[in-house]
Amino acid sequence: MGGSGILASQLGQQLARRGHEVHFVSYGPPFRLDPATPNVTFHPVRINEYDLFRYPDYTLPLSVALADVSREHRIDLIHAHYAVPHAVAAYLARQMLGAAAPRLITTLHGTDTTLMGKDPSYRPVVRHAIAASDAVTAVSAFLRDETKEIFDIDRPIDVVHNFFSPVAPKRSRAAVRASLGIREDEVVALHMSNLRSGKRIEDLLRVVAEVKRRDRLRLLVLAGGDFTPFRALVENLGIARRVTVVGAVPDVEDYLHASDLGLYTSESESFGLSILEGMFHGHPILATRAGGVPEVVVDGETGFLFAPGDIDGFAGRLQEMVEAPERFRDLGTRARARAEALFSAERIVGQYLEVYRRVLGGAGDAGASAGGA
Ligand code: GMT
Repeated sequence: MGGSGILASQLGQQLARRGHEVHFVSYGPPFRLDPATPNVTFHPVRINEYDLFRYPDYTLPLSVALADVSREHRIDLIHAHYAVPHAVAAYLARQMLGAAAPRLITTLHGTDTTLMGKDPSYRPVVRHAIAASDAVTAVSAFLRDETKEIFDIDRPIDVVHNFFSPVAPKRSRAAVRASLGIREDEVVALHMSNLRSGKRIEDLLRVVAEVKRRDRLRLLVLAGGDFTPFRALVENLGIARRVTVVGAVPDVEDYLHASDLGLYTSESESFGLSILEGMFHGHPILATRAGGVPEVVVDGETGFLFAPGDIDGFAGRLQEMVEAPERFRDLGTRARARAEALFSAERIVGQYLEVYRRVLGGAGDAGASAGGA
């Protein structure tokens, strides 16, 4: 349900539409993958919970599934999203396949570097998977630079930003707002995430509570995680009627279309795919200046950026937007134009295809030194 799964599903579907044969190998069908897409096949990984293992293992059955699918369908390349466990499993699959093994491209989405890269029990294996890939891509320049520094590697890493391909909403803006009990004069701030601690949901709620005219504000949360732990804070802040939480929905367009701006208080974010989804719908964005977000949102042009934890900064701008939403329409228009110019499927899928062709046409980047070990 996270951005990486959405990105991988979109990429696979876009490639399939261009005539490539795409096989998804995973423990479950990706959330936003349309299984009826021609040229797309989903292969589930069977996980056994043998009682001789204290913990269930996913990496080894995944490596066997990757080897089987590669052999049976004569796969040219494996595109692993995340080094751990996917690129590591692909590495094992390649060892099993020998000379017939497909090429390996690894896309880093964030936590491989920002979390695992700092954990001594993971760092060496992530570093190895990065070094053993024929090409490595990162979803922002920020993540590329962090990866090189944290793993002390100097191999090339291509920056291929996230993309989004908007589809038309199924329901009208008015119908969605009415179904959520949102009045016409309310400004709707949308937040879509898995609610992990790094998203700083407490900050999000405090920002809403700080807005003076919050009677005209609604925070709409599309929750890809459990919102229950935040209910007490919502009550304590007295904002229960200002916050509407909807569980994970595949038809995000309906909710994007019904909202007016994006609100993101993350501590760290390598890109922020949900921010981009909002931009495609003409939303001005209020977000933290975290990680790769400034590559997506231009401060003062397509939204406003704040330091993580700057509740007053966020609330001040939100207050202005609630009082006079028309003054911020230009920001949303520029946000959409930027999204279409830089982060369209046409542009970004083309960049991935270039990496694929480079790797299939030659030896890839694997010869590049991984510095040190
Ligand atoms: O942010 C999360 O917790 C989810 C995570 C994921 O695996 O989907 O998101 C990461 O990958 C997305 C797609 O590339 C990026 O847009 C997110 O910024 C990135 N999250 C972090 O870096 C924390």
